[in-house]
Amino acid sequence: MSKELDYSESSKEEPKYKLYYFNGNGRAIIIRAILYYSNTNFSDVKITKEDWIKLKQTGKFESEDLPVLEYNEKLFSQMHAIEQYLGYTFNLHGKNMEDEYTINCLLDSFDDLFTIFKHFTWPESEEDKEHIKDYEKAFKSKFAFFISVLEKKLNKKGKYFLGDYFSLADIFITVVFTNFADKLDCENIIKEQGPKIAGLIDIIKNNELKSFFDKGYIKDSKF
Ligand SMILES: N[C@@H](CCC(=O)N[C@@H](CS)C(=O)NCC(=O)O)C(=O)O
Repeated sequence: MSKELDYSESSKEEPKYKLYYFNGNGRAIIIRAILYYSNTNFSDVKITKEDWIKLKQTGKFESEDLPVLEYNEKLFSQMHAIEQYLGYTFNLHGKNMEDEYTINCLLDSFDDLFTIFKHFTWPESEEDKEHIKDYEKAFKSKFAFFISVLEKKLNKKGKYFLGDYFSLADIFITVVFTNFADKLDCENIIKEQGPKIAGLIDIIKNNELKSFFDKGYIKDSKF
């Protein structure tokens, strides 16, 4: 592999996990947050667009897309599958079938929001370019509705979304909502539609996910 494509670690201690993604939050945000939360030794490999084109041709990444997690010489693709895999590894999964269902619902809803988000962040077709403002409006309205629904579901019995234990649900809500709100400068939507959700996010940002927000969250990410 040529020098400019060598993303291997220079430190002597081999990291346990390697996360491959671009220099953005996007589809890697939850995975990064889990790895920071777990305090595990991992390498956060940020690939440039130009290198990705070349790396794709090497055949290393069978799925031909990112994020990819490398662990024990195996490569794992598909963000939600990776999130669940790490969720089980670090005890962040649901404690019963219903909680597990709630977590899966949240993780799947990322795609619903991200699909609209992409239309105005990277407008590809002429139609997208003409309707940037409409897509942004549609996104904000879906975002607001989604938060209002979750506000009603917030478990009243405990500190966290599912009650008395911290889980992937809390990680999802905290990092995904913060990122979308930052990108669109619409933190007010969270506060207005979900005051309790906003309070939960605030607590988690300053506690369980403090190291992620200090070191792993990419503030100037475009996505
Ligand atoms: N279903 C996949 C989608 C992954 C995906 O679309 N990744 C994009 C970046 S957000 C990508 O790798 N694009 C570059 C490419 O397809 O060559 C997942 O959820 O992980």
